[in-house]
Amino acid sequence: MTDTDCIFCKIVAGDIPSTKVLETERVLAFRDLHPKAPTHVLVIPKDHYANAAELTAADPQLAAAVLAGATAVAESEGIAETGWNLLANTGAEAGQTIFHVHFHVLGGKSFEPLLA
Ligand code: DGP
Repeated sequence: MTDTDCIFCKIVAGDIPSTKVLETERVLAFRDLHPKAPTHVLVIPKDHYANAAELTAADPQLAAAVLAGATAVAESEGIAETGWNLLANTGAEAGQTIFHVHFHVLGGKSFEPLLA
Protein backbone atom coordinates (compact mmCIF):
# COMPACT_ATOMS: atom_id res chain seq x y z
CA MET A 1 0.00 0.00 0.00
CA THR A 2 1.60 3.24 -1.11
CA ASP A 3 0.46 6.77 -1.85
CA THR A 4 2.29 8.21 -4.84
CA ASP A 5 2.13 11.74 -3.40
CA CYS A 6 3.49 10.76 0.02
CA ILE A 7 7.04 11.80 0.99
CA PHE A 8 7.44 8.91 3.43
CA CYS A 9 6.27 6.36 0.81
CA LYS A 10 8.99 7.83 -1.42
CA ILE A 11 11.52 7.34 1.41
CA VAL A 12 10.36 3.71 1.77
CA ALA A 13 10.77 3.22 -1.98
CA GLY A 14 14.25 4.80 -1.91
CA ASP A 15 13.18 7.63 -4.23
CA ILE A 16 14.03 10.21 -1.52
CA PRO A 17 17.24 9.62 0.46
CA SER A 18 17.14 9.15 4.23
CA THR A 19 19.49 8.12 7.00
CA LYS A 20 18.10 4.76 8.05
CA VAL A 21 18.67 3.47 11.56
CA LEU A 22 16.48 0.36 11.48
CA GLU A 23 14.71 -1.63 8.78
CA THR A 24 12.57 -4.75 9.01
CA GLU A 25 10.24 -6.32 6.47
CA ARG A 26 7.38 -3.98 7.46
CA VAL A 27 8.95 -1.13 9.48
CA LEU A 28 11.47 1.62 8.71
CA ALA A 29 13.19 4.09 11.05
CA PHE A 30 15.20 7.06 9.80
CA ARG A 31 16.59 10.32 11.19
CA ASP A 32 14.32 13.37 11.16
CA LEU A 33 15.39 16.02 8.64
CA HIS A 34 14.93 18.77 11.28
CA PRO A 35 16.01 17.15 14.57
CA LYS A 36 14.57 18.61 17.78
CA ALA A 37 16.86 16.58 20.05
CA PRO A 38 20.26 14.82 19.81
CA THR A 39 18.32 11.66 18.95
CA HIS A 40 15.31 12.32 16.72
CA VAL A 41 14.24 9.32 14.70
CA LEU A 42 10.96 8.69 12.87
CA VAL A 43 9.55 5.16 12.96
CA ILE A 44 6.98 4.25 10.31
CA PRO A 45 5.18 1.28 8.83
CA LYS A 46 6.23 0.77 5.22
CA ASP A 47 2.54 0.55 4.26
CA HIS A 48 0.73 3.86 3.99
CA TYR A 49 -1.73 4.74 6.75
CA ALA A 50 -2.58 8.39 7.45
CA ASN A 51 -2.27 8.28 11.23
CA ALA A 52 -1.94 6.06 14.30
CA ALA A 53 -5.70 5.54 14.63
CA GLU A 54 -6.03 4.36 11.02
CA LEU A 55 -3.04 2.04 11.37
CA THR A 56 -4.29 0.52 14.63
CA ALA A 57 -7.79 -0.07 13.28
CA ALA A 58 -6.56 -1.64 10.04
CA ASP A 59 -3.58 -3.68 11.25
CA PRO A 60 -2.98 -3.91 15.00
CA GLN A 61 -0.13 -6.36 14.45
CA LEU A 62 1.68 -3.80 12.32
CA ALA A 63 1.00 -1.10 14.94
CA ALA A 64 2.68 -3.36 17.51
CA ALA A 65 5.62 -3.91 15.15
CA VAL A 66 6.08 -0.14 14.80
CA LEU A 67 6.12 0.28 18.59
CA ALA A 68 8.61 -2.57 18.89
CA GLY A 69 10.71 -0.76 16.26
CA ALA A 70 10.62 2.44 18.33
CA THR A 71 11.83 0.52 21.39
CA ALA A 72 14.62 -1.09 19.38
CA VAL A 73 15.69 2.35 18.13
CA ALA A 74 15.80 3.71 21.70
CA GLU A 75 18.05 0.80 22.64
CA SER A 76 20.37 1.12 19.64
CA GLU A 77 20.59 4.92 20.12
CA GLY A 78 21.65 4.45 23.76
CA ILE A 79 18.69 6.34 25.27
CA ALA A 80 16.69 3.38 26.61
CA GLU A 81 18.17 3.81 30.09
CA THR A 82 18.38 7.61 30.27
CA GLY A 83 14.81 8.19 29.06
CA TRP A 84 13.11 8.99 25.80
CA ASN A 85 9.89 10.40 24.39
CA LEU A 86 7.57 8.72 21.90
CA LEU A 87 5.21 11.07 20.08
CA ALA A 88 2.67 10.66 17.28
CA ASN A 89 1.03 13.90 16.20
CA THR A 90 -2.42 12.90 14.95
CA GLY A 91 -4.23 15.43 12.80
CA ALA A 92 -3.29 18.89 11.53
CA GLU A 93 -4.46 20.64 14.68
CA ALA A 94 -2.09 18.46 16.72
CA GLY A 95 0.82 19.43 14.46
CA GLN A 96 0.86 16.51 12.01
CA THR A 97 2.37 17.70 8.73
CA ILE A 98 3.13 14.39 6.98
CA PHE A 99 0.05 12.20 6.67
CA HIS A 100 1.86 8.86 6.72
CA VAL A 101 1.78 7.66 10.33
CA HIS A 102 5.09 8.17 12.12
CA PHE A 103 6.28 7.98 15.69
CA HIS A 104 8.94 10.45 16.80
CA VAL A 105 11.61 8.85 19.03
CA LEU A 106 13.29 11.71 20.93
CA GLY A 107 16.13 11.50 23.42
CA GLY A 108 19.36 12.97 24.69
CA LYS A 109 17.59 16.09 25.97
CA SER A 110 15.00 16.85 28.66
CA PHE A 111 11.66 18.16 27.48
CA GLU A 112 9.14 19.89 29.72
CA PRO A 113 6.57 17.22 30.56
CA LEU A 114 3.66 17.75 28.14
CA LEU A 115 1.08 16.91 30.78
CA ALA A 116 2.61 18.77 33.75
P1 DGP B 1 4.93 15.79 12.08
O1 DGP B 1 4.91 17.26 12.33
O2 DGP B 1 4.61 15.01 13.32
O3 DGP B 1 4.06 15.39 10.90
O4 DGP B 1 6.42 15.41 11.73
C1 DGP B 1 6.94 15.35 10.43
C2 DGP B 1 8.42 15.27 10.57
O5 DGP B 1 8.95 14.80 9.35
C3 DGP B 1 9.12 16.60 10.87
O6 DGP B 1 9.76 16.53 12.15
C4 DGP B 1 10.15 16.77 9.76
C5 DGP B 1 10.21 15.40 9.13
N1 DGP B 1 10.44 15.39 7.69
C6 DGP B 1 9.72 16.07 6.76
N2 DGP B 1 10.16 15.79 5.52
C7 DGP B 1 11.19 14.91 5.68
C8 DGP B 1 12.07 14.25 4.78
O7 DGP B 1 11.99 14.40 3.55
N3 DGP B 1 13.02 13.45 5.31
C9 DGP B 1 13.12 13.25 6.68
N4 DGP B 1 14.10 12.43 7.10
N5 DGP B 1 12.31 13.85 7.56
C10 DGP B 1 11.36 14.67 7.06
